[in-house]
Amino acid sequence: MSELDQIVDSFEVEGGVRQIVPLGEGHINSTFKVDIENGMSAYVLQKINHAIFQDVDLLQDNIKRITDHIRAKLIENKEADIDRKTLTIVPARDGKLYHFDGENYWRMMLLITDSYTLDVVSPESAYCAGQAFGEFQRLLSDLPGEPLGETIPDFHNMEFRLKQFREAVAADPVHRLGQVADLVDEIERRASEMCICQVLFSEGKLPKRINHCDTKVNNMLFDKEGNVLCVIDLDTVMPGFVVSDIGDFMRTAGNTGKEDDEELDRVSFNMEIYRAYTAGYLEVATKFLTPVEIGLLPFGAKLMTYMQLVRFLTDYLNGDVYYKIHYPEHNLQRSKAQFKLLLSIEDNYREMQLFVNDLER
Ligand code: ADP
Ligand code: GN1
Ligand code: MG
Repeated sequence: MSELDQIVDSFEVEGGVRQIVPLGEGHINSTFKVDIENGMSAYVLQKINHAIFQDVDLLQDNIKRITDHIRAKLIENKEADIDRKTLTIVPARDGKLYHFDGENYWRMMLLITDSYTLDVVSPESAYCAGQAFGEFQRLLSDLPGEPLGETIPDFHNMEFRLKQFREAVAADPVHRLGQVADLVDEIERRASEMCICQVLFSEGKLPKRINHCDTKVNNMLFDKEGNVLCVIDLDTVMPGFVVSDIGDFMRTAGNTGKEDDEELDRVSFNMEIYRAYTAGYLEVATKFLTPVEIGLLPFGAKLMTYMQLVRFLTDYLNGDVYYKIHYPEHNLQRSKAQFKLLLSIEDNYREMQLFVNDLER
Protein backbone atom coordinates (compact mmCIF):
# COMPACT_ATOMS: atom_id res chain seq x y z
CA MET A 1 0.00 0.00 0.00
CA SER A 2 1.42 3.40 -0.96
CA GLU A 3 1.59 6.23 1.55
CA LEU A 4 -1.35 8.02 -0.08
CA ASP A 5 -3.43 4.79 -0.14
CA GLN A 6 -2.87 4.45 3.58
CA ILE A 7 -4.03 8.01 4.15
CA VAL A 8 -7.18 7.37 2.11
CA ASP A 9 -7.79 4.24 4.15
CA SER A 10 -8.03 6.30 7.32
CA PHE A 11 -11.20 8.00 6.01
CA GLU A 12 -14.78 6.70 5.71
CA VAL A 13 -14.33 5.64 2.09
CA GLU A 14 -16.16 2.67 0.62
CA GLY A 15 -14.18 0.44 -1.79
CA GLY A 16 -10.52 0.14 -2.79
CA VAL A 17 -8.49 2.87 -4.40
CA ARG A 18 -8.08 2.61 -8.20
CA GLN A 19 -5.84 5.62 -8.71
CA ILE A 20 -4.75 8.88 -7.07
CA VAL A 21 -3.70 11.80 -9.26
CA PRO A 22 -2.84 15.46 -8.54
CA LEU A 23 -5.69 17.92 -9.07
CA GLY A 24 -5.93 21.67 -9.68
CA GLU A 25 -3.63 24.66 -9.59
CA GLY A 26 -3.92 25.84 -5.96
CA HIS A 27 -0.95 27.75 -4.50
CA ILE A 28 -1.42 26.55 -0.91
CA ASN A 29 -2.68 23.01 -0.28
CA SER A 30 -1.76 19.82 -2.17
CA THR A 31 -4.83 18.34 -3.80
CA PHE A 32 -5.45 14.85 -5.26
CA LYS A 33 -8.31 13.15 -7.04
CA VAL A 34 -9.03 9.69 -5.65
CA ASP A 35 -10.84 7.21 -7.92
CA ILE A 36 -12.43 4.18 -6.31
CA GLU A 37 -12.51 0.71 -7.89
CA ASN A 38 -16.30 0.47 -8.08
CA GLY A 39 -16.29 3.64 -10.20
CA MET A 40 -19.37 4.80 -8.28
CA SER A 41 -17.70 7.48 -6.21
CA ALA A 42 -14.65 9.68 -6.32
CA TYR A 43 -13.07 11.85 -3.68
CA VAL A 44 -10.77 14.81 -3.23
CA LEU A 45 -7.89 14.32 -0.82
CA GLN A 46 -6.01 17.38 0.44
CA LYS A 47 -2.86 17.79 2.42
CA ILE A 48 -3.57 20.94 4.41
CA ASN A 49 -0.77 23.50 4.42
CA HIS A 50 -0.28 23.43 8.13
CA ALA A 51 2.37 26.17 8.15
CA ILE A 52 -0.33 28.54 6.86
CA PHE A 53 -3.45 27.08 8.52
CA GLN A 54 -2.06 26.55 11.99
CA ASP A 55 -5.34 25.79 13.76
CA VAL A 56 -6.66 22.80 11.80
CA ASP A 57 -9.49 22.16 14.28
CA LEU A 58 -10.80 25.69 13.75
CA LEU A 59 -10.32 25.37 9.98
CA GLN A 60 -12.29 22.14 9.68
CA ASP A 61 -14.96 23.18 12.21
CA ASN A 62 -15.56 26.36 10.19
CA ILE A 63 -15.93 24.39 6.96
CA LYS A 64 -18.33 21.94 8.61
CA ARG A 65 -20.49 24.77 9.98
CA ILE A 66 -20.50 26.54 6.61
CA THR A 67 -21.34 23.49 4.53
CA ASP A 68 -23.98 22.21 7.00
CA HIS A 69 -25.68 25.61 6.97
CA ILE A 70 -25.66 25.89 3.17
CA ARG A 71 -26.87 22.30 2.81
CA ALA A 72 -29.81 22.95 5.17
CA LYS A 73 -30.82 25.98 3.10
CA LEU A 74 -30.58 24.04 -0.16
CA ILE A 75 -32.78 21.32 1.33
CA GLU A 76 -35.26 23.93 2.59
CA ASN A 77 -35.43 25.40 -0.92
CA LYS A 78 -36.01 21.90 -2.34
CA GLU A 79 -32.96 22.14 -4.63
CA ALA A 80 -32.02 19.09 -6.68
CA ASP A 81 -28.50 17.60 -6.90
CA ILE A 82 -27.39 19.06 -3.56
CA ASP A 83 -24.12 17.08 -3.38
CA ARG A 84 -22.89 19.02 -6.42
CA LYS A 85 -23.90 22.43 -5.03
CA THR A 86 -22.01 22.38 -1.76
CA LEU A 87 -18.91 20.59 -0.50
CA THR A 88 -19.35 17.42 1.55
CA ILE A 89 -16.72 16.55 4.15
CA VAL A 90 -15.85 12.85 4.41
CA PRO A 91 -14.89 12.19 8.05
CA ALA A 92 -11.95 10.11 9.18
CA ARG A 93 -12.72 6.62 10.57
CA ASP A 94 -12.12 7.95 14.09
CA GLY A 95 -14.92 10.50 13.56
CA LYS A 96 -12.64 13.53 13.21
CA LEU A 97 -12.94 16.03 10.35
CA TYR A 98 -9.27 15.42 9.38
CA HIS A 99 -6.53 12.85 9.77
CA PHE A 100 -3.14 13.58 11.31
CA ASP A 101 -0.43 11.14 10.23
CA GLY A 102 2.13 12.29 12.77
CA GLU A 103 3.54 14.90 10.40
CA ASN A 104 0.81 16.20 8.08
CA TYR A 105 -2.89 17.00 8.29
CA TRP A 106 -5.19 15.54 5.62
CA ARG A 107 -8.86 15.94 4.74
CA MET A 108 -11.31 14.33 2.33
CA MET A 109 -14.33 15.60 0.42
CA LEU A 110 -16.66 14.18 -2.16
CA LEU A 111 -15.49 15.01 -5.66
CA ILE A 112 -18.06 17.08 -7.50
CA THR A 113 -18.57 15.12 -10.69
CA ASP A 114 -18.73 16.65 -14.18
CA SER A 115 -17.38 19.93 -12.86
CA TYR A 116 -14.74 22.24 -14.28
CA THR A 117 -12.64 25.14 -13.15
CA LEU A 118 -12.23 27.90 -15.71
CA ASP A 119 -9.39 30.37 -16.10
CA VAL A 120 -11.13 32.32 -18.83
CA VAL A 121 -14.84 33.01 -18.39
CA SER A 122 -17.47 34.43 -20.71
CA PRO A 123 -19.44 37.50 -19.55
CA GLU A 124 -22.42 35.16 -19.05
CA SER A 125 -20.40 32.93 -16.69
CA ALA A 126 -19.03 36.00 -14.90
CA TYR A 127 -22.59 37.21 -14.35
CA CYS A 128 -23.54 33.80 -12.85
CA ALA A 129 -20.37 33.86 -10.72
CA GLY A 130 -21.34 37.30 -9.37
CA GLN A 131 -24.78 35.99 -8.43
CA ALA A 132 -23.21 32.89 -6.86
CA PHE A 133 -20.74 34.75 -4.64
CA GLY A 134 -23.50 37.21 -3.66
CA GLU A 135 -25.74 34.25 -2.84
CA PHE A 136 -22.90 32.62 -0.88
CA GLN A 137 -22.64 35.72 1.33
CA ARG A 138 -26.43 35.92 1.67
CA LEU A 139 -26.74 32.26 2.68
CA LEU A 140 -24.10 32.70 5.37
CA SER A 141 -25.47 35.97 6.71
CA ASP A 142 -27.56 34.14 9.34
CA LEU A 143 -25.04 31.48 10.31
CA PRO A 144 -26.03 30.63 13.90
CA GLY A 145 -23.63 30.48 16.84
CA GLU A 146 -20.38 32.26 17.50
CA PRO A 147 -18.93 34.42 14.69
CA LEU A 148 -16.59 32.35 12.47
CA GLY A 149 -12.99 32.42 13.70
CA GLU A 150 -10.22 33.84 11.51
CA THR A 151 -8.31 30.85 10.11
CA ILE A 152 -5.51 33.25 9.11
CA PRO A 153 -5.54 36.27 11.43
CA ASP A 154 -5.60 39.64 9.58
CA PHE A 155 -5.83 37.80 6.26
CA HIS A 156 -7.20 40.71 4.18
CA ASN A 157 -6.14 43.50 6.52
CA MET A 158 -4.24 45.88 4.24
CA GLU A 159 -2.48 47.67 7.09
CA PHE A 160 -1.17 44.33 8.33
CA ARG A 161 -0.05 43.25 4.83
CA LEU A 162 1.85 46.51 4.44
CA LYS A 163 3.48 45.99 7.83
CA GLN A 164 4.70 42.53 6.72
CA PHE A 165 5.91 44.06 3.45
CA ARG A 166 7.83 46.83 5.21
CA GLU A 167 9.43 44.30 7.52
CA ALA A 168 10.60 42.30 4.50
CA VAL A 169 11.94 45.47 2.85
CA ALA A 170 13.81 46.44 6.04
CA ALA A 171 15.31 42.98 6.59
CA ASP A 172 15.90 42.10 2.92
CA PRO A 173 16.89 38.59 4.08
CA VAL A 174 17.89 37.19 0.67
CA HIS A 175 19.21 40.44 -0.83
CA ARG A 176 16.60 40.96 -3.51
CA LEU A 177 15.60 44.53 -2.64
CA GLY A 178 17.94 46.11 -5.19
CA GLN A 179 16.05 44.39 -8.02
CA VAL A 180 12.63 45.66 -6.98
CA ALA A 181 13.18 49.25 -5.83
CA ASP A 182 10.75 50.64 -8.45
CA LEU A 183 7.95 48.30 -7.39
CA VAL A 184 8.55 49.18 -3.73
CA ASP A 185 8.13 52.89 -4.58
CA GLU A 186 4.92 52.18 -6.52
CA ILE A 187 3.52 50.30 -3.53
CA GLU A 188 4.40 53.05 -1.05
CA ARG A 189 2.88 55.78 -3.28
CA ARG A 190 -0.52 54.08 -3.01
CA ALA A 191 -0.31 52.81 0.58
CA SER A 192 -2.59 55.24 2.41
CA GLU A 193 -5.33 55.13 -0.25
CA MET A 194 -5.36 51.34 0.04
CA CYS A 195 -5.99 51.33 3.80
CA ILE A 196 -9.31 53.17 3.54
CA CYS A 197 -11.40 50.13 4.55
CA GLN A 198 -9.60 49.80 7.89
CA VAL A 199 -10.16 53.53 8.49
CA LEU A 200 -13.88 53.35 7.63
CA PHE A 201 -14.26 50.26 9.82
CA SER A 202 -12.63 51.95 12.81
CA GLU A 203 -15.02 54.90 12.35
CA GLY A 204 -18.01 52.52 12.35
CA LYS A 205 -18.85 53.33 8.70
CA LEU A 206 -18.07 49.95 7.12
CA PRO A 207 -19.39 46.59 8.43
CA LYS A 208 -17.72 43.19 8.37
CA ARG A 209 -19.69 40.26 6.97
CA ILE A 210 -18.89 36.64 6.33
CA ASN A 211 -16.90 36.60 3.10
CA HIS A 212 -15.26 33.88 1.08
CA CYS A 213 -11.97 35.82 1.00
CA ASP A 214 -10.51 33.83 -1.91
CA THR A 215 -12.90 34.37 -4.82
CA LYS A 216 -10.33 33.43 -7.43
CA VAL A 217 -12.08 32.23 -10.53
CA ASN A 218 -10.64 28.72 -9.98
CA ASN A 219 -12.33 28.51 -6.58
CA MET A 220 -15.66 28.00 -8.27
CA LEU A 221 -16.80 24.88 -10.10
CA PHE A 222 -18.81 25.24 -13.31
CA ASP A 223 -20.79 22.67 -15.29
CA LYS A 224 -20.07 22.11 -18.96
CA GLU A 225 -22.58 24.79 -20.01
CA GLY A 226 -20.63 27.38 -17.98
CA ASN A 227 -23.21 27.58 -15.16
CA VAL A 228 -21.94 27.80 -11.60
CA LEU A 229 -22.24 24.58 -9.64
CA CYS A 230 -20.44 25.16 -6.39
CA VAL A 231 -18.22 27.58 -4.46
CA ILE A 232 -15.16 25.68 -3.19
CA ASP A 233 -11.92 26.35 -1.24
CA LEU A 234 -13.64 27.40 1.98
CA ASP A 235 -10.45 27.70 4.05
CA THR A 236 -10.59 31.47 4.30
CA VAL A 237 -14.31 32.04 4.80
CA MET A 238 -14.37 34.54 7.66
CA PRO A 239 -15.65 37.99 8.61
CA GLY A 240 -14.27 40.71 6.33
CA PHE A 241 -15.18 43.50 3.92
CA VAL A 242 -17.30 42.67 0.86
CA VAL A 243 -14.75 44.44 -1.36
CA SER A 244 -12.61 41.30 -0.92
CA ASP A 245 -15.05 39.06 -2.71
CA ILE A 246 -15.72 41.38 -5.60
CA GLY A 247 -12.04 42.22 -5.91
CA ASP A 248 -10.46 38.80 -6.09
CA PHE A 249 -12.79 37.63 -8.84
CA MET A 250 -11.95 40.74 -10.90
CA ARG A 251 -8.25 40.27 -10.25
CA THR A 252 -8.36 36.75 -11.69
CA ALA A 253 -11.27 36.45 -14.17
CA GLY A 254 -10.95 40.13 -15.17
CA ASN A 255 -7.32 39.75 -16.24
CA THR A 256 -6.87 39.30 -20.01
CA GLY A 257 -3.57 37.56 -19.21
CA LYS A 258 -2.51 35.16 -16.49
CA GLU A 259 -1.80 35.95 -12.85
CA ASP A 260 1.89 35.28 -13.52
CA ASP A 261 1.98 36.13 -17.24
CA GLU A 262 5.51 36.31 -18.63
CA GLU A 263 4.24 38.49 -21.47
CA LEU A 264 3.08 41.65 -19.70
CA ASP A 265 1.42 43.00 -22.86
CA ARG A 266 -1.20 40.31 -22.45
CA VAL A 267 -2.18 41.65 -19.01
CA SER A 268 -4.97 44.22 -18.87
CA PHE A 269 -8.35 44.68 -17.21
CA ASN A 270 -11.39 43.30 -18.99
CA MET A 271 -14.25 45.75 -18.47
CA GLU A 272 -16.79 43.37 -19.96
CA ILE A 273 -16.10 40.85 -17.19
CA TYR A 274 -16.18 43.67 -14.63
CA ARG A 275 -19.62 44.81 -15.78
CA ALA A 276 -21.05 41.29 -15.93
CA TYR A 277 -19.73 40.18 -12.52
CA THR A 278 -20.73 43.42 -10.79
CA ALA A 279 -24.23 43.28 -12.25
CA GLY A 280 -24.68 39.63 -11.19
CA TYR A 281 -23.30 40.29 -7.72
CA LEU A 282 -25.40 43.41 -7.14
CA GLU A 283 -28.55 41.70 -8.34
CA VAL A 284 -28.32 39.53 -5.22
CA ALA A 285 -26.33 41.72 -2.84
CA THR A 286 -28.11 45.08 -3.20
CA LYS A 287 -30.66 43.69 -0.74
CA PHE A 288 -28.14 43.56 2.11
CA LEU A 289 -25.31 45.99 1.24
CA THR A 290 -25.03 49.50 2.65
CA PRO A 291 -24.51 52.50 0.30
CA VAL A 292 -20.90 52.76 1.53
CA GLU A 293 -20.23 49.13 0.56
CA ILE A 294 -21.81 49.59 -2.87
CA GLY A 295 -19.74 52.72 -3.47
CA LEU A 296 -16.57 50.76 -2.65
CA LEU A 297 -17.15 47.90 -5.12
CA PRO A 298 -14.93 49.31 -7.92
CA PHE A 299 -12.28 49.95 -5.29
CA GLY A 300 -12.37 46.21 -4.47
CA ALA A 301 -10.76 45.35 -7.82
CA LYS A 302 -8.01 47.88 -7.22
CA LEU A 303 -7.46 46.90 -3.60
CA MET A 304 -7.25 43.15 -4.13
CA THR A 305 -4.86 43.51 -7.05
CA TYR A 306 -2.70 45.86 -4.99
CA MET A 307 -2.85 43.53 -1.97
CA GLN A 308 -1.81 40.59 -4.11
CA LEU A 309 1.10 42.61 -5.52
CA VAL A 310 2.16 43.40 -1.94
CA ARG A 311 1.82 39.74 -0.88
CA PHE A 312 3.71 38.31 -3.87
CA LEU A 313 6.48 40.88 -3.55
CA THR A 314 6.74 40.30 0.21
CA ASP A 315 7.16 36.59 -0.46
CA TYR A 316 9.79 37.29 -3.12
CA LEU A 317 11.73 39.50 -0.69
CA ASN A 318 11.45 36.83 2.02
CA GLY A 319 12.89 34.13 -0.27
CA ASP A 320 9.65 32.38 -1.42
CA VAL A 321 8.46 30.96 1.85
CA TYR A 322 4.66 31.21 1.42
CA TYR A 323 3.39 30.52 -2.11
CA LYS A 324 4.27 27.42 -4.12
CA ILE A 325 6.60 28.55 -6.91
CA HIS A 326 7.38 26.76 -10.19
CA TYR A 327 10.65 28.58 -11.03
CA PRO A 328 13.07 30.79 -9.05
CA GLU A 329 11.75 34.23 -10.08
CA HIS A 330 8.09 33.18 -10.08
CA ASN A 331 6.98 35.53 -7.30
CA LEU A 332 8.72 38.44 -9.04
CA GLN A 333 6.92 37.66 -12.30
CA ARG A 334 3.63 37.40 -10.40
CA SER A 335 4.32 40.80 -8.82
CA LYS A 336 5.07 42.43 -12.18
CA ALA A 337 1.91 41.00 -13.71
CA GLN A 338 -0.22 42.20 -10.76
CA PHE A 339 1.30 45.67 -11.06
CA LYS A 340 0.52 45.79 -14.78
CA LEU A 341 -3.07 44.80 -14.00
CA LEU A 342 -3.29 47.46 -11.29
CA LEU A 343 -2.24 50.15 -13.79
CA SER A 344 -4.93 48.99 -16.19
CA ILE A 345 -7.58 49.04 -13.42
CA GLU A 346 -6.48 52.59 -12.54
CA ASP A 347 -6.91 53.59 -16.20
CA ASN A 348 -10.46 52.23 -16.20
CA TYR A 349 -11.40 53.40 -12.71
CA ARG A 350 -13.64 56.33 -13.59
CA GLU A 351 -15.67 54.18 -15.96
CA MET A 352 -15.91 51.44 -13.32
CA GLN A 353 -17.37 53.92 -10.83
CA LEU A 354 -19.85 55.30 -13.37
CA PHE A 355 -21.04 51.78 -14.12
CA VAL A 356 -21.95 51.12 -10.46
CA ASN A 357 -23.62 54.54 -10.16
CA ASP A 358 -25.73 53.84 -13.26
CA LEU A 359 -26.72 50.39 -12.02
CA GLU A 360 -27.86 51.83 -8.73
CA ARG A 361 -30.06 54.43 -10.41
P1 ADP B 1 -6.08 25.41 -2.83
O1 ADP B 1 -6.40 26.02 -1.49
O2 ADP B 1 -4.73 24.85 -2.88
O3 ADP B 1 -6.37 26.39 -3.93
P2 ADP B 1 -8.60 24.11 -3.56
O4 ADP B 1 -9.51 23.67 -2.43
O5 ADP B 1 -9.00 25.32 -4.30
O6 ADP B 1 -7.10 24.17 -3.00
O7 ADP B 1 -8.50 22.87 -4.57
C1 ADP B 1 -7.62 22.90 -5.67
C2 ADP B 1 -8.37 22.52 -6.95
O8 ADP B 1 -8.92 21.18 -6.82
C3 ADP B 1 -9.56 23.40 -7.30
O9 ADP B 1 -9.18 24.55 -8.02
C4 ADP B 1 -10.41 22.45 -8.13
O10 ADP B 1 -9.90 22.37 -9.46
C5 ADP B 1 -10.18 21.09 -7.49
N1 ADP B 1 -11.21 20.71 -6.48
C6 ADP B 1 -11.17 21.00 -5.16
N2 ADP B 1 -12.23 20.51 -4.52
C7 ADP B 1 -12.98 19.86 -5.44
C8 ADP B 1 -14.21 19.10 -5.38
N3 ADP B 1 -14.87 18.89 -4.24
N4 ADP B 1 -14.67 18.55 -6.55
C9 ADP B 1 -13.99 18.73 -7.70
N5 ADP B 1 -12.83 19.43 -7.81
C10 ADP B 1 -12.33 19.98 -6.70
C1 GN1 C 1 -3.87 31.51 -2.68
O1 GN1 C 1 -5.30 28.69 -2.29
P1 GN1 C 1 -5.40 29.49 -3.54
O2 GN1 C 1 -4.39 29.14 -4.56
O3 GN1 C 1 -6.83 29.46 -4.04
C2 GN1 C 1 -4.03 32.42 -1.45
C3 GN1 C 1 -4.91 33.60 -1.81
C4 GN1 C 1 -4.24 34.38 -2.94
C5 GN1 C 1 -3.98 33.45 -4.11
C6 GN1 C 1 -3.20 34.12 -5.21
C7 GN1 C 1 -4.71 30.93 1.91
O4 GN1 C 1 -5.13 31.01 -3.07
O5 GN1 C 1 -5.08 34.45 -0.70
O6 GN1 C 1 -5.04 35.44 -3.31
O7 GN1 C 1 -3.27 32.26 -3.72
N1 GN1 C 1 -4.61 31.67 -0.36
C8 GN1 C 1 -4.09 31.78 0.87
O8 GN1 C 1 -3.36 33.42 -6.38
O9 GN1 C 1 -3.15 32.54 1.13
MG1 MG D 1 -8.10 27.21 -4.56
